[in-house]
Amino acid sequence: MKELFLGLDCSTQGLTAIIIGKSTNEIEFFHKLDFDTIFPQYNTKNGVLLLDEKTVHSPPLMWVEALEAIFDYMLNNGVKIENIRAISGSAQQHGQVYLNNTFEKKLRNLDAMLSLTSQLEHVFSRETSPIWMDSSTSIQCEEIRQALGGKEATIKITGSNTFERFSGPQIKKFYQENPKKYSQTTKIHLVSSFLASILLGENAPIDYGDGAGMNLMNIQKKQWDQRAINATAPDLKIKLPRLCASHEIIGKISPYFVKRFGFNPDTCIVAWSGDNPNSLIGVGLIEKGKIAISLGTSDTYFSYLKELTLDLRGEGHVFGAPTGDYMSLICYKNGSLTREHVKNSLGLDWQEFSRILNNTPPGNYGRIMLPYYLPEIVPLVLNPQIKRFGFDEFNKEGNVRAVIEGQILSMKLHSDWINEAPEEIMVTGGASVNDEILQTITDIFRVPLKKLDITNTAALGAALRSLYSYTRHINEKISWQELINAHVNSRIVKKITPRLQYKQLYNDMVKLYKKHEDYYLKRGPNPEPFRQEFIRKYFG
Ligand code: XUL
Repeated sequence: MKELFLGLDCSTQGLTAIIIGKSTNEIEFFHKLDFDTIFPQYNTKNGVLLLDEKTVHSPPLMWVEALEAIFDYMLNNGVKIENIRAISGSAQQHGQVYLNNTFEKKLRNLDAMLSLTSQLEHVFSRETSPIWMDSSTSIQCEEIRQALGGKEATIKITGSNTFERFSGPQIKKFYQENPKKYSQTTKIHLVSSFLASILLGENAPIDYGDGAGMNLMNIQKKQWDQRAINATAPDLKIKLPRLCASHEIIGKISPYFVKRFGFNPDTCIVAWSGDNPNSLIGVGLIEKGKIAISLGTSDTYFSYLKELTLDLRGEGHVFGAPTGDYMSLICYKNGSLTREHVKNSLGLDWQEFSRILNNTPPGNYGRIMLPYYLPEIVPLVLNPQIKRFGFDEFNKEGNVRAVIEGQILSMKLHSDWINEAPEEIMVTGGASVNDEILQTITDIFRVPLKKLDITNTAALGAALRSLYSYTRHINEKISWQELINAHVNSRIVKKITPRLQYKQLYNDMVKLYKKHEDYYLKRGPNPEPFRQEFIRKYFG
């Protein structure tokens, strides 16, 4: 009998399942459900409900329906569900699920003859959940920041400045706008702990990885911070689940899943975490020296931290890492949706997009794009607009290279606080299949880059975490290094090295990009003379 380990990833646009075995590095099962396609009844676009330009929610019931749909799929496709020993999960970070006092009672009394969706339909005190793409809480961010003693104090307490998408400011806004519904809320979960609760049949804890993305957890002590809680909303402490280490086995699977899908009653549930902490494991970042870039709905740049290192400038974050240490992260909202927008508005498909990228020169004849199609997190842009310098929106060559270079130059520019000079970049996420994009990343960062044979490293990370915790649970020896060697390093399929002839060009271009950002966002001097000089130097 082969023991199996399941990792689930509830991302913005879909739910993915990956099953691995113990001793081989084979993926035993992979399946992804796309929310828009499978559940049109929720009316989402790319998994979200755009309530207005700044207010972005998702229906939490859709995530419940996805969970049962993926188990149904496994059941109907020959997965030996009874051999699954442990399950862990990953979810988009920051989004909150608001639950009323029927939630836990319902979870404890689920009827295996009925669907999860029909039984959990009425457990929400707020029907839609604000997610990480929401940027509607600037006022609350300011209020909490002031209450905590300003930006630096906030960063020192919670690991991050207050951010619009973080759970604390979102909870404060809900409390201010809907005090009655807030008082009817008995539990506030993150997406990760909400889905873990369903599998567990009771309220699950929030792990240190995802808890750090709330502006509510003390980053040093890894406990809820009373000052942050007081600054957010009344009676909040009792509405929050407890915090736990990411490797904790939080219990056995709920009898509902045993009866309905045939799980073994001893299946362990390991704490869920955010997609970025899970990806940290999924790309094998358990020591200094490597960084990762994930090209997904959000683009993220992250790295493992042995010691707590804060970004006092306030653009980046520190989260708990699943190994028990820390990780640094910068998040961009203008990721795949912006690349797709540029591609679609030029009437291209991905093949043509790649061909154009390949055929245009690094430096793009000095064309610069500030790619703010959506409100941006880093740097903060609340009223989005794509800004082009030296070309217009109809220029195919110009736009394709400019959007990619703009996104990566911005990462290079805003990641300098992570003072662990990278020796290697791991890339992941949907767009990492595109080798032309990867070449641009390695050229701009001037560091060799590696990619794996799969792009969903958050689900892989969750599967690895379930294997790790289970193995320790049965008192067998296991180290992260062994696991990563066997299941991650063995999956490296591509290495790309930087082209040294573009070193000086990209050095200059990062500075040029900064001048354009400063001009547009900080009323800095007109960058046009510098752009002309760049063009003369490299394309004259
Ligand atoms: C990280 C962030 C996003 C979400 C979406 O801070 O907001 O990466 O986790 O996946």
